[in-house]
Amino acid sequence: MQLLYTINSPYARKVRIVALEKHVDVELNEVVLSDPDCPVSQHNPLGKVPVLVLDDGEPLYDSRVIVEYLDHRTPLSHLIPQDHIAKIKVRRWEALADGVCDAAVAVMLEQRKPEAQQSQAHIDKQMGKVLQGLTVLDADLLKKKWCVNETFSLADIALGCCLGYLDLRFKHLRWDGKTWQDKFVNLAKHYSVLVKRPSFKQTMPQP
Ligand SMILES: N[C@@H](CCC(=O)N[C@@H](CS)C(=O)NCC(=O)O)C(=O)O
Repeated sequence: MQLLYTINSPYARKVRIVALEKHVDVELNEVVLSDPDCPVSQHNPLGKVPVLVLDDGEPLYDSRVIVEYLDHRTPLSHLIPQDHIAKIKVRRWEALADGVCDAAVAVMLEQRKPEAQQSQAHIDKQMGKVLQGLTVLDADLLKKKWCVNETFSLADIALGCCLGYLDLRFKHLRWDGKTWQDKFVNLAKHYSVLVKRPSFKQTMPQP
């Protein structure tokens, strides 16, 4: 199976980390979305990465579907718990972390437009979602070692990919003069643990 991805997509990084943590072999195909020959739209009508193309040609998207597929490829150390309640908790963490990424991506796309076409109201609205999302993630994490049930899971992976994306694209972001690391100390501490894992090191976004 082959993963179509871009190096700095936080959603594709989540998939790559799950594949590494689960020791599932995936052929990596890095694409350039703006390239006219980019193969993504042949496999995903939404034209988005990541897409996992299975050996029989069937494409899987989006990242949430792909991580579930990969997690079930081997019975070893499930990243999505089997227990229903624990699974729902993990998936809510993922939904919020991905949602913060969605808002951050929207800001980045707006800021790439020529200045006269940018909407400050749209940027402020999306940045509000980033701030609210991080506030809730930080409060939910508190001093816990892992996001859910004292076990490393997809929740930690999704959170780490979200924080890695903020670090990549919004290094200069400040709230009342504070970086996200200063403002959200629980998240910063957790992130410093996550980035030591080989799966995170191998998939570090490229500035
Ligand atoms: N919900 C999707 C989001 C995927 C997504 O937005 N990917 C971005 C890259 S970070 C993309 O491919 N954007 C191209 C486009 O929207 O045309 C997922 O989790 O896979």
